[in-house]
Amino acid sequence: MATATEADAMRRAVALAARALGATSPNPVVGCVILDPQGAVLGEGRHRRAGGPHAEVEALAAASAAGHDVRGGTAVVTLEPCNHTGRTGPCSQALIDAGIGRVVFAIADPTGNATGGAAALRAAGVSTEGGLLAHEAATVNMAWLTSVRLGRPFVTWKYAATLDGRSAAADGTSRWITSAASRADVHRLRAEADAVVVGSGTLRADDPHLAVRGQLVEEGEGEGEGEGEGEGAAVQPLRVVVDTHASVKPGARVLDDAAPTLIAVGEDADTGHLPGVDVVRLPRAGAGRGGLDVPALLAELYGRGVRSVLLEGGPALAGSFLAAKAVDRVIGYLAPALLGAGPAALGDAGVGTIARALRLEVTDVARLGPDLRITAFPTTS
Ligand code: AOF
Ligand code: ZN
Repeated sequence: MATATEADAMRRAVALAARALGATSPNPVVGCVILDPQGAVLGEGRHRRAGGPHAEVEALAAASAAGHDVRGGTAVVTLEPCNHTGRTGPCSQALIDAGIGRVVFAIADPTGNATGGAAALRAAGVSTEGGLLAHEAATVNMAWLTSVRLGRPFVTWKYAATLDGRSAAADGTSRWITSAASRADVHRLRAEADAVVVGSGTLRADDPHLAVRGQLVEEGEGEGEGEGEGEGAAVQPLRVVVDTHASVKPGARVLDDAAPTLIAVGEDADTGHLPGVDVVRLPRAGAGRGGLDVPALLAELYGRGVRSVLLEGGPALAGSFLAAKAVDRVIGYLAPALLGAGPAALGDAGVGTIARALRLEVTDVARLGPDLRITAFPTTS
């Protein structure tokens, strides 16, 4: 049985992992805390970016840099230590070599190539226990775990609307439906995503910039530990515009150099006015729908290392994603305002009758300034 001290260390490890959200794809976020036999913290680490040291190795290095002897200590880690030589060596062996006596992890490694760490540790005589705070660790790694299971990026559809579900007024104006608190929260979602996706209608209506402003990932915990200065500043999500007819104008804000941008167009689109822009040609959606094929878009993004997508609109594109069963989480920001006319937050999602409504389970309701934020997960498959 894991001790209360180990549970506290696991909570800390999950918090460390969360700080790297948006920075590690295609790899998971992982946190690790090393304890001495009395439960004192000897070192902490997290995986900061793909290709960099794994959390366990960083925690061992931190302990050693602080002059601590970790022999006989316990490693508390959010993911089963890896057992493979990939971009770095196997963490199972690093822990054995360091003389760690016990390893407590939250969730088993679901990948075919890195799995087996727990068995290797046990075979070397290390006491090993899995499952501690598994729900918390799976939640922080929801995007990565989903992408491993489905072989496509995890997709969050985010929208802002009035209480009567409208995302713009009848004259098309839509700026500042929700409060500054909600907009700041959206920036956090963007920072945690690998790609932000919008349709060409949203681009025409709003000319959005889609880059992350203000606090970036890896900052903002205010611990005053002086580490990580400037870290995360380079982690901007890929901005993706779904633009079947290549209607984006060369001066659009989304094409500036604040973050990388990909324009997804139809196979026959004329892109002569977009020299130097990263353009991908995709097949059209089937089944009489307009726009591009959503699975093809997600496959393209997955191939570029994207494991989490924030779908920001507009209504037609969201409808296409939902019709393709390609939305894994819905986050709605609802402003206490009524419009009574104007476009709905969601367009045609292929639902013709109430029996086919896309049902969701609400997992969180929060108040952000005057607004409500509702987080929900699709339950119909
Ligand atoms: C990480 N960070 O802290 C741990 C991981 O590409 P590689 O060689 O770095 O290996 C990535 C795999 O290693 C990853 O998919 C996961 O299964 C395992 N553990 N990965 O990126 C870490 N502990
Ligand atoms: Zn590892």
